[in-house]
Amino acid sequence: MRTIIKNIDCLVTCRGSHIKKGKEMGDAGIITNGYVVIDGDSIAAMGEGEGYKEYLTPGGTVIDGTGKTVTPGLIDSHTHVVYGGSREFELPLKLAKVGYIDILNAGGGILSSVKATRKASMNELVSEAAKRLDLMLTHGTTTIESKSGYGLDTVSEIKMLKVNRELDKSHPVDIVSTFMGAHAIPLEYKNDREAYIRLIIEEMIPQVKKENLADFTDCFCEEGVFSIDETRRILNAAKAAGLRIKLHADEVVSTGGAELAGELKAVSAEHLVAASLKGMEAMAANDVIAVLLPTTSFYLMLGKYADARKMIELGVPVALATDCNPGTSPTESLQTVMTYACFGLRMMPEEIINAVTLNAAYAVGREKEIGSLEVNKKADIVIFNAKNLNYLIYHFGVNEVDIVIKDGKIVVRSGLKC
Ligand code: IZC
Ligand code: ZN
Repeated sequence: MRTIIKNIDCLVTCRGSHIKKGKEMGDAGIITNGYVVIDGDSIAAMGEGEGYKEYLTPGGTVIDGTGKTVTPGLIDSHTHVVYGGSREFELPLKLAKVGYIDILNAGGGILSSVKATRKASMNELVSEAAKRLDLMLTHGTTTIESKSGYGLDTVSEIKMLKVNRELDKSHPVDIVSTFMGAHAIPLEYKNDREAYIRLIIEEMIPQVKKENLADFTDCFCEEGVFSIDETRRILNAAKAAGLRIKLHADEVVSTGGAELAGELKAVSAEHLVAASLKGMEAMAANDVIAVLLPTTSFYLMLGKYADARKMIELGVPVALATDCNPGTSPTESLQTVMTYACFGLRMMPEEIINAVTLNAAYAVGREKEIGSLEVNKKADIVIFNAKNLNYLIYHFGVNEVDIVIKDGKIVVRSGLKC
């Protein structure tokens, strides 16, 4: 089966043979009046002008890209999309200025999602998360990372990771699975955190690895959650077991999480709103990807965003993600994140699109197959109702997706799942 998209006003390829950093972040490889030829599930050819004509075949599908912006399928490299319940009841607390970590330490926040997630069956979690994946897909996202971390006991953590595996099989969106047993100390270990850390290291990590349920391990390194030393122990154990590592670092307070990410040569450090200059330098020196989550800064009313401009200047590769979760960023829309990246992080449109495609592909370890429009890469493609990339970011608060192509097949048409 051949599909051709022709006469594309703005073809954003995000092509590149390595992760984008520094000035390269500002080049998204845009072709005006471009075309893309899809054969089966991958990209067979692409270019500019009338070159598509030699690929026309009887019975093939031809899509007119006039007035459209075409990009690689968006990649959401940081989500907590699998969870039970929801947390809208926290809104009055937030408005009364009760801090995020204070809500957590009072048994709310993450711990309230843990209660609901432990109670839910695997089927319930699959069907609730599938609805969110439908929203992601209709908003242009074709691959996500999904973290566990609302189980916080071995059985419930494994249940969450099996939900990831089931969704990866049954839903068009591809799922990269991350084990995050170190998301909080569960209530039953409140007075013995050491025992919980040992449970993660001695029981959970080996079981996750044995059942091959995750590619990455993550740890919430934050004042009042896991300390630098605890994070180091947990992530070193994960590394020794053969899992790649990520960390939630310096989301609210700088505890040296970015520095630790450099020291451990983590694949990525995420949030980084309070990261120190030394930490950013350590990340740059060790090629740690900064996964920035501007809708979370907005939603926590931090009055502060990560210093994306400084990171780009220092040569830290930047990715952007939704952080989709029930407490601090209840959104499935990377388009919304792109708006906040522009107005909150002051990133440029080409930097932003690279950060939700190629750099995000590196952050989830899938850069060989996805993240850019290049011959032989997977045909995961979004066609937006926007005449250029600037328009896509300038016009906000609505879904601009027209068509989504996943593995070469049209899965969203006129913004609706087929
Ligand atoms: O449920 O609050 N930051 N973890 C770390 C979260 C946000 C998710 C949550
Ligand atoms: Zn998170």
